[in-house]
Amino acid sequence: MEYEGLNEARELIESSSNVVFLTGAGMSAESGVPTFRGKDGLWKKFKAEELATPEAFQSDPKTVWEWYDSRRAKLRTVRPNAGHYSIAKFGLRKDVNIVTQNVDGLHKKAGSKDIHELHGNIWTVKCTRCSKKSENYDVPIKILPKCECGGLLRPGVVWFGESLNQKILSRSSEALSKANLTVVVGTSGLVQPAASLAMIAKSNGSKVIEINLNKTPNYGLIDLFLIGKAAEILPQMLSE
Ligand code: BV8
Ligand code: ZN
Repeated sequence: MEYEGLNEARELIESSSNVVFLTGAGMSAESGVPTFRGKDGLWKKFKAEELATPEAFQSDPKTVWEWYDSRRAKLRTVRPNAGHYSIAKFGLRKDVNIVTQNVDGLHKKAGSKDIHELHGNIWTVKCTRCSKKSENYDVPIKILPKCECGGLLRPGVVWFGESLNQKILSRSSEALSKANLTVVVGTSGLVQPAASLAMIAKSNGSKVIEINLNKTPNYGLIDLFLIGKAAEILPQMLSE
């Protein structure tokens, strides 16, 4: 299928040396991972505020862990899609950084390097007592999992009202300051501060391409909008 703007996008890609991909839940949609706000959105059944917050975990850790456990179980069965693999392959021939809001780990599974997980990773856990971070792939996870120190473990993700990891944010900003092309893929652009990164790239002189099924708040600042599915457009846009 020919996408309008694809040739222009390919020219921008080929003439760029440093490319940053800003990815959201739409990047993993074709892997079968439910997005947050889509029709089958994760947050249709649950309200984010009720679950993805430290207060929710404080008051009802069991329910929050049951939600993450069900998401981990689903994620265990999914694979990266052609979009993830095309970015990984592209990273072999250009200087690529991935700044993702996704916690599913699929970019890494597809073989990409230089990934900055703004909102953490669903396969990491953090101790609420000694703050020790570790990877945990148990599915199902023993609800109310405990650290060796006896402290309650929490999902290693960033919740609403929690600040992002400063090191990850500064590495992402550094990559964006060097980028001459930024590709925003599959994000509704509603969650801050991630949603402002495209504007930062633009103000640093980067060209900005957006791939989405529909227009987003970024529409005013982007140079090129490609409407369609990430897993279909990216392979055509990034192939040599
Ligand atoms: C912070 C991890 C402050 C957990 C997540 C009022 C105004 C402005 C901001 C705020 C406000 N009130 C509160 C805030 C701040 C808040 C915020 O932004 N709220 C929003 C809702 C208004 N932000 C925070 O709290 C952040 N922290 O600000 O700290 C602070 C400062 C100092 C000291 C203390 C505190 C932390 C936010 C992180 C929240 N954690 N996730 C988990 O996953 O369980 S957010 C979660 O939602 C994701 O990580 C992601 O960021 C976001 C989902 O967004 P998307 O990825 O865009 O997904 P979505 O479903 O929305 O959209 C999918 C898109 O894909 C759509 O556009 C669709 O069209 C497209 N699509 C679908 N299929 C495809 C496709 N595109 C292409 N191909 C397809 N096939
Ligand atoms: Zn501990």
